[in-house]
Amino acid sequence: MSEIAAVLERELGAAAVIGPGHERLDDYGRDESPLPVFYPPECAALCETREQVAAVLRVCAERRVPVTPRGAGSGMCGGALPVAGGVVLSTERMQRIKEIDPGDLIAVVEPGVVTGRLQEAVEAQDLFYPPDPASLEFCSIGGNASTNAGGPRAFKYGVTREYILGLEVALMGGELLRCGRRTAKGVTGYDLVAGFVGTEGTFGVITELVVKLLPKPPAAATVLGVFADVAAAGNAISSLLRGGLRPRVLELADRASIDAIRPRSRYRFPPNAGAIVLIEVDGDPDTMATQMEKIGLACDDLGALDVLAATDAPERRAIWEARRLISPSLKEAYRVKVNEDVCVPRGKIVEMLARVDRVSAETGIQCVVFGHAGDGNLHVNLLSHDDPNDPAVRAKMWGAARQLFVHTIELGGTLSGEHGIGLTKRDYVAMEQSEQLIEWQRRWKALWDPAGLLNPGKILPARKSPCSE
Ligand code: 2HG
Ligand code: ZN
Repeated sequence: MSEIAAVLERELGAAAVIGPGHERLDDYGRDESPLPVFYPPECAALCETREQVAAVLRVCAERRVPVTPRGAGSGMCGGALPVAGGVVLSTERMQRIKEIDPGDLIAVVEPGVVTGRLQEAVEAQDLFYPPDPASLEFCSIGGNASTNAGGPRAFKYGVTREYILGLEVALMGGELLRCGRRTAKGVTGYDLVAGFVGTEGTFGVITELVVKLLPKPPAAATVLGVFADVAAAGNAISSLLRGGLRPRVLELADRASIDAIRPRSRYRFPPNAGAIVLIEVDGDPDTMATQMEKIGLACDDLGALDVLAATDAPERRAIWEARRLISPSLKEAYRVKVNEDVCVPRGKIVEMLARVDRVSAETGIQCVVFGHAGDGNLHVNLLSHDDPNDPAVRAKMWGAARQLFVHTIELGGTLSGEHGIGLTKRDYVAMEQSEQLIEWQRRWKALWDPAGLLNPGKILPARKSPCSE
């Protein structure tokens, strides 16, 4: 038994600590990162209360032990991996929905609540929590807030940050801090909520969230524009954006993505689909019908081979199940899947798709593209059947990712639109941000965690990054 595990057992009780030798401990050293990486922790603390979270942070600060917060482990950038060993602090057991208030249009929840469960709970009361990361069946709201997660509906409704009104955060040393509010508006003081959201557990550990809700849209419908290839689909998306159409979802999937899900999909995608534009509208049924008609006509004008509409719930559910299967299906089909989530200005989508083709041609690596194209946020997956443990393969894949980042930045884009930076992309941050900006972020981080013990090694490159040379 390691010393820190023994201390935590005394503080939290044996049932809350997974110590050395436990068969589940290794699970806390992995996540959904591309090119699997494994960093075993010394122990994991599965907290059930805010007091337990605070106790872990107090004990770790006193003993100078690194501590890495973790939600459901669905992150794709290594943000929850304990690269410096020490303790993994998991919030997976903090699953209470404490309040749903239809009058105030808010919910108060613990961080371990699975996003899909929160959606079901509020929808049962005719309310709506829009952020819908593809992993919504297993990711948790604390992790979503920590990474500022997006999802298809972000096109109309925005990302997680826009739905977090208030937070309670446990700080390194064990202090609990409440910030934000439960009102719809509020500008008192600095916006610390925005400061904590998206910081990947490097500033503090979220122990409670006040989330904003909306009234549930009375109806929703889905339209599939079938195109000959990804260039035609990208062009259609740009034209729909310029035409001022604002559905709630505007997504793209190329031929390889669709082919990957065909065997598992309940929805039968048309055999001639070279690419698909997935569009969803919501609102009251009359205006929705008009919107759908306009979208259908626009797709026809833009050269769609076919336009398919789905208004009934089972068919829409089948389409969305299939959409959420793209990522896991590609992961199953290839030994190597480096999934990037670059984001370019909306006017540059067509150009970016052409540049992805260039990366593929120049590197010989298959690039599959899908995702939130209406936001300029493209999931470019670099795929290979080679051995992921071969250092040459890893170097080649990251080399191609680097080229992708060069193109993204040339077009005025950003490295990550929704998955975060974590561990896997931190050495590329200097490609996008100035050393001055990075240094100010280091100072900000040091304010919350002067000893650098909370989720060390994440987001910000080490002081001398090879990319900044
Ligand atoms: C999605 O939109 C997820 O499906 C995963 O963000 C993306 O695996 C991916 O590239
Ligand atoms: Zn996504």
